[in-house]
Amino acid sequence: MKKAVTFGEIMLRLAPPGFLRFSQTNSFDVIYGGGESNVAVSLANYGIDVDFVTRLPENDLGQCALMEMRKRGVGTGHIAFGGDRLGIYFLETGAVSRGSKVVYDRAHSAMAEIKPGMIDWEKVFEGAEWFHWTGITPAISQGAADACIEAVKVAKKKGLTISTDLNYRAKLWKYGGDREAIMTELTSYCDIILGNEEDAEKHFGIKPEGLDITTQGEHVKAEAFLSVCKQMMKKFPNAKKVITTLRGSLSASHNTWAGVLYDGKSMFKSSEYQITHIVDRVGGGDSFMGGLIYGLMTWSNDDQKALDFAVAASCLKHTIKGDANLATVSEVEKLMGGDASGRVS
Ligand code: KDG
Repeated sequence: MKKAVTFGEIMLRLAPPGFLRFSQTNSFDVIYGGGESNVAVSLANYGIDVDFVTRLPENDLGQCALMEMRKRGVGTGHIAFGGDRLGIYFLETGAVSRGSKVVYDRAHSAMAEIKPGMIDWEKVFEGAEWFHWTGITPAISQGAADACIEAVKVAKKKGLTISTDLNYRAKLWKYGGDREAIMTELTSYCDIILGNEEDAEKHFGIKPEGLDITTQGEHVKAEAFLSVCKQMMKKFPNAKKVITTLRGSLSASHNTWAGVLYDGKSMFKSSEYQITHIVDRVGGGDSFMGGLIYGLMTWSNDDQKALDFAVAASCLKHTIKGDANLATVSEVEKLMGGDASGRVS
C-alpha cells in the first residue's frame, strides 16, 4: 500500500454550538483539527497508509488527540511526547455577511516547543513515498520551523514527493521568524505547491499579472492564476506542479471554479460546483489537498482527474461537520460522475 506522512499540529477546536457568538454561549462543541492532521484523515479515508507526525503533551488531552487520529485510521507511531499543553482554537461560525472568527490559544503548546532532533525522520520516512507539510507549521515557532526544515531535507534525500499547502495565517508568525526566508527555503524542496493568491502574495510577493483580483472577485480569469503558477515555478524550479486556487473558492457559497494546475507545460482548470448549503467550511482547503495528493498518487498521468477529484472532495467536505473530510472515494467519484457543474446541497 502507498504510504504518506504529514507533519504539523493537531488542536482542540472549541466552537459555540450552531451560530451562537462567543458572548452568547455557555458550552462548546469539541472537535479536533489542524491543517496537516486534516489532510492525514482525508488520506486515511481514501485507503492510503498515512502517518501523522506531531508532538503531544503526555496528559489526558494529548491522549484524546492521539485517540482521535487512531479512530480515523491514521498512523501515530512516530508522534513525539513532551511539553505541557495541547494547542486549542476557538471558532465562532459566521454567516454569509459575517465572517467566522478564530481565536488561537496555542502558544507554548507541545508542538510549538518541538525542536530538531525530537523526531527520527529517517525512520518516519521508511517505506514512504509522499511527505506533506503546510505553511502553518513554520508559523508556530522557530523550533517548529527548524523541525520542518529538518524533515524536508531528509524527505528530499530519501526521494519522497514533497507537497505543501502554503496556508498563510495572518494571526500566526508572531515569534519573529523571517517568514519569507523560511517559506522560501522550505518551499524550494517541494514538488507540489498549492496556494491561493493571498498565500502567493503574502509569502513571496507574487501577484496575478494584469488583473486586480480584489475588484474582480469570482470572475477572475484563469490566465491571471496561470501567471501566479508561472511566477511560482520560476521561483521554485524544483516544483513539478503548482496549483493556484481562488481565495474563498473552496469555502464560497456561490458558483465558482476553484483554481488551476500548471505542470510547466499545460494548464488544467478545475471543474465548477455550486455549494447550496454549507454545514462547515473549515478545512475546505485541506480536503482539497487531501484529494489532490490521493489523485496524484492514484492517477499519476491524469492531472485533470486528480484536480477534479480534489475539488469534488472539497465540496463534499462542506457538508460535513468538523475540520476533517470524512467523505469516501466512492462518494467523491459519484459527485465527479454527475453533471459537469455539480451541485452539493
Ligand atoms: O485549514 C483548516 C485549519 O485552519 C484548521 O483545521 C485549524 O490548523 C488550523 C489552523 O492553524 O488554523
